[in-house]
Amino acid sequence: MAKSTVPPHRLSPASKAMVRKVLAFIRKHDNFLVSGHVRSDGDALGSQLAFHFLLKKLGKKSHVVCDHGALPDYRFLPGSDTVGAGPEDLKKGYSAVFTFDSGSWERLERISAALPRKELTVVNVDHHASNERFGDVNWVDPTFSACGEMVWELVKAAGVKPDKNIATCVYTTIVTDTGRFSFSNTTTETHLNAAELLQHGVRPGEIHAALFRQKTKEQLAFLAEVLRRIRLTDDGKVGWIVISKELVEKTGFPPGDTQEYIDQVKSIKGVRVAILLKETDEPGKVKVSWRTDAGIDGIVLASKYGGGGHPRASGATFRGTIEEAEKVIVDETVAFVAGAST
Ligand SMILES: [Mn+2]
Repeated sequence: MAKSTVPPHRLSPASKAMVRKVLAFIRKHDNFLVSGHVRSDGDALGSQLAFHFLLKKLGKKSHVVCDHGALPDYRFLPGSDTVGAGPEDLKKGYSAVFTFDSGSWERLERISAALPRKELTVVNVDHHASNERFGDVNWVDPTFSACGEMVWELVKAAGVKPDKNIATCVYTTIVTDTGRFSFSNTTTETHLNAAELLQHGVRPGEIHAALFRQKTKEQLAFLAEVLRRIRLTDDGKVGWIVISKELVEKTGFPPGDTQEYIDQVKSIKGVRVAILLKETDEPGKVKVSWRTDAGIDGIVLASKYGGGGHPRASGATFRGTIEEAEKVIVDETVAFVAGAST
């Protein structure tokens, strides 16, 4: 039989030390508030819930809270029915706050705005390269494809028996943050972790169906409208889509997760950077997202507006009208792509 060429799990010495440090921290506290970035996606919410189940196994109390609660797309996750939905739900009496998948304290939005940061001990667990290290304890490692894999490392090191709840939550973080094992952040470790999770009861078909096969006819009609509005530069290297309030009003359907739309733009042959511009309910505030080819650092594009993320998937908030945003952001991105060496 051929010798296996699959390398063992790689955890950097720095992350190994942080796993020990975070577990030691957990042992010293009893009651935790567990949060994630605004509109918690599969990675943020899956990380929060997996961590919540880990704390339970360790005999600790915890309360999971997120700016908008558990979004409908992720209510299939075990424990999602217990997620608090905002500042009004912040229970007193916890001795530490954990944040997952959030590059900055502000990205907890209404949660962080409602909390007295200076009076709290915050542990920041994240895989965004642009993380601002806002915690009292910071475990930031961009080599993880999903933040949930960091929780998985904690579970394995804590000496508890993983169960299907934890495995389902962690598997969901990986599936969503790797684009179903398709993005460039998908590594040998990603697949090894997925294989371990299957051994703990994960049923990939059930999770895929819950995540990706629940669309309504109205959602598809909205997608069709969005696809019709894709715009490209003359050379086809930059593509973008504008989701204006006018579009939302016209179609009568508020879009949920916008990841799918920007991925469609990026799927066009020759497009090196895809942009999504979304008008928010707050006047003069436009959400901008970028998806880029290797060699084009989206964090640079986003950081000009106080945003960040991953090199190939970043986001920021633009102050101005949707028309201004479209002009300024597209021009800047075109110039940036022209200056990129590869
Ligand atoms: Mn993530």
